Amino acid sequence: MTTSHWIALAALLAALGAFVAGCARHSQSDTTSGAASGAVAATQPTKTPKNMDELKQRLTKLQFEVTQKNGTERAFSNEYWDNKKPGIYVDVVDGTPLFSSTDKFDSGTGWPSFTKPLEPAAVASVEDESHGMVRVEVRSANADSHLGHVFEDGPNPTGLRYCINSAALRFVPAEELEKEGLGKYASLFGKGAGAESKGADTKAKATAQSEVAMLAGGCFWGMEDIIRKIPGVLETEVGYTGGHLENPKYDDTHDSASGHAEAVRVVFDPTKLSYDELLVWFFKMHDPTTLNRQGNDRGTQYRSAIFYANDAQLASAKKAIEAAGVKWKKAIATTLEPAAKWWPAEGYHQDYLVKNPGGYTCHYLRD
Ligand code: MHO
Repeated sequence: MTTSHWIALAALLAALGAFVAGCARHSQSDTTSGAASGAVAATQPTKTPKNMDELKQRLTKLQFEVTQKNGTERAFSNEYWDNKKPGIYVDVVDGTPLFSSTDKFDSGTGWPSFTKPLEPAAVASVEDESHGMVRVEVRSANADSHLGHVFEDGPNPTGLRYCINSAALRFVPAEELEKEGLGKYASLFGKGAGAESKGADTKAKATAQSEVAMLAGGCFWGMEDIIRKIPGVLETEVGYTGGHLENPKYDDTHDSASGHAEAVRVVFDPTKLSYDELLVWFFKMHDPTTLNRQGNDRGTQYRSAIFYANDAQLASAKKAIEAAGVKWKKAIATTLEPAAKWWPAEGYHQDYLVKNPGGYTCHYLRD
């Protein structure tokens, strides 16, 4: 979707007034009591005739109620409201890719919330006057499933909040995208043959003999310089991840405004260096106890963060943080974040300390 499309949608929302029903922003206790009766069917009919018998057989009662009868599931007791794993969400009816974990945020409503669809053409926004309110309903364009509603009180980069029922979605974890024929989305998570950060064929790609880690621990010049020398590391690249802006440049990240961390994408050979071992190095090469600061570099772009690509990396990272907590006297400030879109940094940042020996670094290996 182009900027003008977003503006048009925002204008539509503004004109209608963003009234709130299910998807309201209030506390967990408020919401659970208000929505305790389960799915509520609206009267609005679906657009196209479908084989309802087949769908009734195939879907759960709740999935049918939500997608075919414009129902709303309960807040905070649905499958994905708190799912933080990397991956994409497809239409539960026909498997069309609809949303990505990279656009998911915690809205506090108890429903999965996204700033934008993965494929703008895959979702349609429709005026909804049911329940005596005027809202903008979100439906899947292909299967015509009711998905939820869109509101204009979301965070950057769109300012929109797609409030979606889990029952309308099926989650495909990042590590299963290839297997499900959705390999073209693997690059969103820094994995797979389509990884955007790798233009040249000569560069190492994630294969059975290699694994990718994304680590942030302050200025990426010094981080990369240590990581590149670790035995078992095949390739390093510095970049930005974990923020809001598309295609961020150093200046966008340098005032913390884009939310990205300066990070290193590490391709390593897991038969020579395990992810666990890499994390031991990680906690020796930077100080993980200084919140949003490394040395004299301050701001969220310098945060200590592990961007995990899958459940195994998440489990390892949790263990590593625990172990680091024993070594470091102060509390560990390292954040655990699902691997987000990877944006390679400008060329002059790559291998900076190789090109500029004696250049600035605040990184060194502790015992
Ligand atoms: N203190 C350094 C950090 C550079 S790093 C690439 C500087 O401001 O140049 O953020």
